[in-house]
Amino acid sequence: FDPYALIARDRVGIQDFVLLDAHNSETAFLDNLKKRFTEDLIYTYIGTLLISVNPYKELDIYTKKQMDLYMGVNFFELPPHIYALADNVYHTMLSETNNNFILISGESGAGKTEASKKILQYYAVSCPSSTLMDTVRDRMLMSNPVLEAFGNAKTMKNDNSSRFGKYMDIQFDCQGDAVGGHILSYLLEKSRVVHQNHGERNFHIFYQLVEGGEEDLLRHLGLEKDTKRYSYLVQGECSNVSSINDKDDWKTVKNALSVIDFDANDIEHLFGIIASVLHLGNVHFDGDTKGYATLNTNAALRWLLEIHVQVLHEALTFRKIEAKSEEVLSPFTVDHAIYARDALAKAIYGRAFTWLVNRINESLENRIICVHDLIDFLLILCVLSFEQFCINYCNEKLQQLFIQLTLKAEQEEYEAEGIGWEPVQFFNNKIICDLVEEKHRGIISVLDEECMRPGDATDLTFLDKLEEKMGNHPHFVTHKLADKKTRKSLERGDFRLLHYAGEVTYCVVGFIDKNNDLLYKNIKDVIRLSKNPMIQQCFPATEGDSRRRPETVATQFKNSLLRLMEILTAKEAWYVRCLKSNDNKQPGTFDEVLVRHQVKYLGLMEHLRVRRAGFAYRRRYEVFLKRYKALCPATWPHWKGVPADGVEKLVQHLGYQPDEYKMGKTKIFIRYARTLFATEDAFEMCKHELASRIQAKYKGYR
Ligand code: AD9
Ligand code: MG
Repeated sequence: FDPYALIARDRVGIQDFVLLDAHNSETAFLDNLKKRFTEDLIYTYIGTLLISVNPYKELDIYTKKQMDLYMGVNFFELPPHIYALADNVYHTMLSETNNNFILISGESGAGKTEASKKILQYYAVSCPSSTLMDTVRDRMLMSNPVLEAFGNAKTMKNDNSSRFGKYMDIQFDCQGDAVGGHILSYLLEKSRVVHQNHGERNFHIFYQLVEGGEEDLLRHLGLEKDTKRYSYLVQGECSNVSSINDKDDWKTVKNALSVIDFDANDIEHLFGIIASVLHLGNVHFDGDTKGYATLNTNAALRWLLEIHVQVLHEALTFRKIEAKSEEVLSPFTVDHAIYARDALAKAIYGRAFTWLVNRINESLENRIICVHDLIDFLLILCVLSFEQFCINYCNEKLQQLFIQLTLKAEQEEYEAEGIGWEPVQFFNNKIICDLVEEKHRGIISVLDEECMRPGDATDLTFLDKLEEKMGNHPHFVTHKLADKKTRKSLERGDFRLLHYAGEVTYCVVGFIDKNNDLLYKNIKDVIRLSKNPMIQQCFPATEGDSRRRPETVATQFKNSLLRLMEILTAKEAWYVRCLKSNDNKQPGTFDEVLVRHQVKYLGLMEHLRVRRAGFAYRRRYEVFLKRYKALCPATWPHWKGVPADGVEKLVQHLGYQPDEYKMGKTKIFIRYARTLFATEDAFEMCKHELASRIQAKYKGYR
């Protein structure tokens, strides 16, 4: 069976862009995507990269039957599918015992989370299993609804938008059994806890608890069954969303929590924290005659975190300043008090989330003795949302990795096959990565310096420093220089980065504050008085003793990215690029302008170019010969010599020009798709001819 024949003969567009003849034309690229999308064919390849276009409707392609179909089948034999990719990665891992990772990217609502779930489900069904492994498998699957409840929210772009980044490791043993896993979360959008834009919601779990929580539980937590009562839940003015059923989801989450080993006590403590955040949001302040904050009622405090009301009251209205040997209490203004309250709510939620992830990881830890046999496999989910600057920096790094790995992989194959290779020139985004991350000189360093500077550092002084230090950088633009470098002008408080994917303007407001992510020390001290054991774990006492300044958010993020890149460079990369078909979550609508934009900024044309820069296709000699031997008298019906010689005879007979192919050690490399197509056409004709000849002969017998 020949996979490429199927690709070439597909009636509905072309399944693999590498075979598209007008491969430099964006229009042809989009036409092909659209044609397929209209036929509900949402998947298309560029070589082994999978493109997925969000259909915004349930397709009948994720059944057990479909999974069975793709199990162990050659990548190109069946129509493109996320299962084909998952299966191929799995078998590559087993046969070559190397480490692999799948990178899923795309903008908000493009289908990243859905894709990752489909991959996980595929492994859950297709990997061999034993009773012990079933537990790991169930937990791995169940970690999803829990993390989505706590980390996802309704946004304008996506009713179930992930507001955190996630890497997931699945560990397999030598038999291919999934034996464990590990989840790493990053950059949870904590600000959502205290503020939501119009048309958006807080994290799902709040609504699930209030709407779905059992009466006893709600009473115990001092909550009323009405989301409108909680000021942290009403700012977006859309507590009810038609596509979301909070009551049902509550049941799912409770069930999932029990599968990942949460007992009644854990659940009580966990939701004690969630309820505390809601109560905290209902703490309001009045101003006294001097403008200082006073609490208008203690009612909400009663339920908070199992801490004495009076202590908490003081912490929310006064700041403790340590001066020489004494402590001075300085009253908050109303604005300050609100700021402190919100900072506390964000800290509690953020740390509870991290705690939850750790707890899930404990439950996924494998209990197998032969730890050394493990093969890692990493799923990455990249969120294009939270702190755009950090996320875009992350995307730059991933693009770097992509460049390194794609070129490296190609080069290695050419080298192994003894084929000369001229590297393709394309934009290397290292210069932008450096602009952001370089020690002492990069944007993050400048930001950190400004954050550490005592006194009058503000977002605007930060911007001044940026202008001073990198004003001349070709990828950095401020309002002073905007007109020279790009035609668009800039507001005074903005700067612009020329990312590899396009220009992005950043407003500096909030940079200092978000990077510091500080919680007043006396509030931290008070939090530690909580009797809730989960809170005690989230705010360990040891942390407070350290005199060292904690790392800033950007630096922490940078360091974790650098660590991740190190790990990933040693692995084999697989890519899923998710595209959004339209902005209105409409089934069957293909917004060409929107898709074109994504094709551009996800670098798909660039990827295609890199893929095609070398050779469109490579085939092992035996395989090539077996399929096409009928096209040449010298090789038909059998070639008795070395396969490579047979192939050489065959292609010369077919009239291949020297620039069209190269002979490697084990494979023939064909540069252009059209060469392969022509050969395929000849083969088709030859087949027909043979068939009619046989038919005629058969008739004669009758
Ligand atoms: V965000 O960056 O987390 O905001 P994602 O994760 O890229 O975003 P998500 O996977 O949540 O998007 O998909 C958004 C919605 O599109 C889903 O809730 C589904 O309703 C819809 N979707 C996505 N992929 C598919 C699919 N393969 N089949 C059907 C899909 N519907
Ligand atoms: Mg998502």
